[in-house]
Amino acid sequence: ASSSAAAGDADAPSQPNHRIKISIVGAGNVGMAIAQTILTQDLADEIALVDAKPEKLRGEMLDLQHAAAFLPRVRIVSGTYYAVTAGSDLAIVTAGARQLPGETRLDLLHRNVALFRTVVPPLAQHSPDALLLVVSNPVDVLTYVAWKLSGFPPNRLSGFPPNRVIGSGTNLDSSRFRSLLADHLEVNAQDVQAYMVGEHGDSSVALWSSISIGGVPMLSSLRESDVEFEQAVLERIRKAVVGSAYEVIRLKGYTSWAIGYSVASLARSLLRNQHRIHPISLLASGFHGIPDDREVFLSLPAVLGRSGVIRIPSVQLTEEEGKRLRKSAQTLWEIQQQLGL
Ligand code: 6V0
Repeated sequence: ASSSAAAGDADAPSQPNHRIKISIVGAGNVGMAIAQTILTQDLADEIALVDAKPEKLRGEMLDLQHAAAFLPRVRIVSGTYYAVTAGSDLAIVTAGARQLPGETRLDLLHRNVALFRTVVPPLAQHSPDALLLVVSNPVDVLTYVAWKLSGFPPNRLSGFPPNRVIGSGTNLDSSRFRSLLADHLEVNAQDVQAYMVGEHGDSSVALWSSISIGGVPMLSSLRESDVEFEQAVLERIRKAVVGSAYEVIRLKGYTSWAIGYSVASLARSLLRNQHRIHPISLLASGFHGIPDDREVFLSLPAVLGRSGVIRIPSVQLTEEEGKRLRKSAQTLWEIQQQLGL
């Protein structure tokens, strides 16, 4: 059952003169790249920044405010407390602990869950109608964590409706995938429809079977052309997508610009009610054979608008692709059982 609609088809009413407010928690490399992309693309009337380090936060806020003469008129506020985020339309979480030498990924995850316990409930409380967009890694598990913690006060049973909680997921991986395919086929990336789905990172799944170039399914058109077509070439492209973040981190220490543009594109589709399709991390239970009672967030292509995930269109997966997706779902679910949520 891969074509049923997600909850919340109705678009949120847009009030005349409504001022769009976006909050960003975590004024680090990624949070500030998102803030500056959102600013230059004129997507918000107000941006609120939150970070645990007050001096760095104030420095970043002032630096952005000093650019006012060159930018659309946007109110920029900041604070270490969540009252500054009140009334947000979109709340983006990029706060994250860094991996310590010798620390396992699971230990890091436990630290990030502890961090999210201090971030998500007050964020949700001050903006109960917001869309929540998680960027911090591991993004799929942390999107689940954010959803679970979005009930407030902390002991309230239900959190935000799942259509309002998403992770940036494979939106970025997919754009890299499209551009590498475009290079290989010598066409413009805008004419390449291609998705990476599943877990963000090493185990993401490339949907070879549904790639199309200018509306023509890729695999069949490649067989008829003289472009090099071998499994090894396709695998090399997938590996290049997965390895691209590692390469940037090795060279400059972190990634920021591409994730900034990727998140800004999500913000635009959501807040401007664009109904564009993006592969993002969403509650994937019931799709592609993932059991209904396994609450896991994974990336699937979804129609995004003012109310969040509006619809999850049906995509055809091969047997192998479906198997890999279910394996990721199982792994994520097992990890989540150890989080005590
Ligand atoms: P960074 O530069 O260390 O920034 C993190 C920021 O979070 C710092 O300014 C901290 O002070 C702040 N912070 C820490 N704890 C808190 C807290 N309790 N409340 C408020 N702020 C806090 O990291 P960077 O910006 O490089 O990365 C942020 C996160 O994004 C990490 O988890 C990355 O792994 C993740 N990324 C996710 C990507 C994706 O595709 N999903 C891509 C790139 C990075």
